[in-house]
Amino acid sequence: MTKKIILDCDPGHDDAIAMLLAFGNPEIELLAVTTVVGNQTLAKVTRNALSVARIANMQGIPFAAGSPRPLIREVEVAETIHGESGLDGPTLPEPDPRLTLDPRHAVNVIIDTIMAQPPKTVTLVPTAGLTNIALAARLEPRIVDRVKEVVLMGGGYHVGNWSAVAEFNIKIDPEAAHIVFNETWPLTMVGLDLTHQALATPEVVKRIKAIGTQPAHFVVELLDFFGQMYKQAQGFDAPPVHDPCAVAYVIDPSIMTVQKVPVNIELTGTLTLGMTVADFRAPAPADCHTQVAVKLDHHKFWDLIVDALERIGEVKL
Ligand code: PIR
Ligand code: CA
Repeated sequence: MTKKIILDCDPGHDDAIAMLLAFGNPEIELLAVTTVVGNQTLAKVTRNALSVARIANMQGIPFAAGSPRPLIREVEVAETIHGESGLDGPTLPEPDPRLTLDPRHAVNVIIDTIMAQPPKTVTLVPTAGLTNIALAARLEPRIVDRVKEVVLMGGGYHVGNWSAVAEFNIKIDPEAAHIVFNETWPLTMVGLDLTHQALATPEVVKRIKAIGTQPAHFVVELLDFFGQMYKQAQGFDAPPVHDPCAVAYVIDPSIMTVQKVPVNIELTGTLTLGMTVADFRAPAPADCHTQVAVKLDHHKFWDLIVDALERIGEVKL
């Protein structure tokens, strides 16, 4: 049985790789790609999503643009990491002319897609701020019981990247995150604790280069730029490739160890706004619906990325 997912993203270097993994992996059925303000403005990340679609020839998948701003806070983009375009580094092709944006708002695409599929078959995979997902849960509360689960990239129980304790996707729209983490759907938080293990080391980049296709070359260029920014801005020797980790967990949960713990979002802390507060005291309450990703099988993870790129094969522009 293939796994049906909706990818809600803000491409974004690692979002772009998450798109390619979801599209190239045979176990995943990508039902829709939706975008939300985050790494860059909504217009920029939406354009980037369509450019990535062209690079991999992602025909037949609906793309829809969502919220241009967080619920309450001002727009805050990650230009220092993803650059002015949101996807700086590679030369981006013009968006696929055969692929047009769905006229519906992303929130409606998310709702319609979930309601059109059998109960408990669709997994939501948010890899950006949670604005669209929170709005969808409020607009059509029945999706909460109807989805299979939510597997998101965001947060971190032991470290932050947008403050000492808060991660970007949660920090830019903490109220939306609060809504999403407090709905009763099963939720897996693939946070920085996990994604900082998904490093694109020189050996990894070499493997991807060896594939020799244009989509693989595009990923190498993404990783080169992302690596430079991560070195400058955060002192990393190799960049952590966050968003594909959430997709990888859907493909093969054995790729990580997880722990069931209650998680909530700090909304009033002066130093801790947007922190994902995880309660590791045992035993976890019986009604706990959240779990956090703890440890990644690095080798299996990069095997999945390489495999997806090999399956996508050569795509000439
Ligand atoms: C934001 C991101 C990545 C790095 C920094 N420093 C800031 C984006 C990625 O696209 C990912 O979804 C998440 N937000 C990681 O914080
Ligand atoms: Ca992202």
